[in-house]
Amino acid sequence: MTRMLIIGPPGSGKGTQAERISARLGVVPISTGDIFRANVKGETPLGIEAKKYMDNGDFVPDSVTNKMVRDRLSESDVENGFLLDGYPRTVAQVEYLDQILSEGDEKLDVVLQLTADDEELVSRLLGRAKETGRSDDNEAVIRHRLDLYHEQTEAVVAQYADRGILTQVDGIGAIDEVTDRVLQAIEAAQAV
Ligand code: B4P
Repeated sequence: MTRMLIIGPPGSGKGTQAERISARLGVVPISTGDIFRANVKGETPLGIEAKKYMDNGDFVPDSVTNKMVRDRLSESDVENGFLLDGYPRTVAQVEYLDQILSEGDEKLDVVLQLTADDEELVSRLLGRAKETGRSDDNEAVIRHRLDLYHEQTEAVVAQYADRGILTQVDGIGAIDEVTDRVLQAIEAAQAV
């Protein structure tokens, strides 16, 4: 049973690595960004609401995001563990997640932070823009998402560091190399 988070700035490889880690460890990946994008595509009420924020690179309000995560974590497939990708991103979301987990007498085992410098991140995301045309991958919006990460999500990272469950992994290098580092870091964190 593993309950994990993967945190990192936009473009650090969270989604890329989350897919690989969950396949290897048999835990369910839950990406709030992917859930929002699926809802935007399906033009659901949640998607219509989320799109207003995502296109500008802003966070979707906690009131919307928290409820969505609560609903997802109440599904039966997460009983053997999960890997949350992109949540929590604010201190209020950390508190909300603590509450959900404590109701089930559960706790997080590992929080993985992927690190990379801002210029590398901008160049990766501009590369992705050419391939996928994601509406939030243009330079002004990318830089705004990075600013929000520094302003709000670094405080989330600091909280988990204080709790002693944070493991940092260098996100620079070939994707396979980063996967090897991540898997080693999880193994080391679980051996403690
Ligand atoms: P996300 O989907 O989480 O978007 P992201 O931060 O850009 O990360 P993503 O997972 O897509 O990119 P990755 O690093 O894997 O969120 C999108 C939006 O949804 C947010 O801006 C917000 O509006 C909303 N949202 C989501 N969660 C929320 C929350 N909790 N609260 C409020 N709002 C929320 O990789 C990016 C690129 O890098 C890829 O093209 C990949 O191929 C490349 N890459 C990966 N690893 C690489 C490597 N080692 N070398 C070179 N390239 C690499």
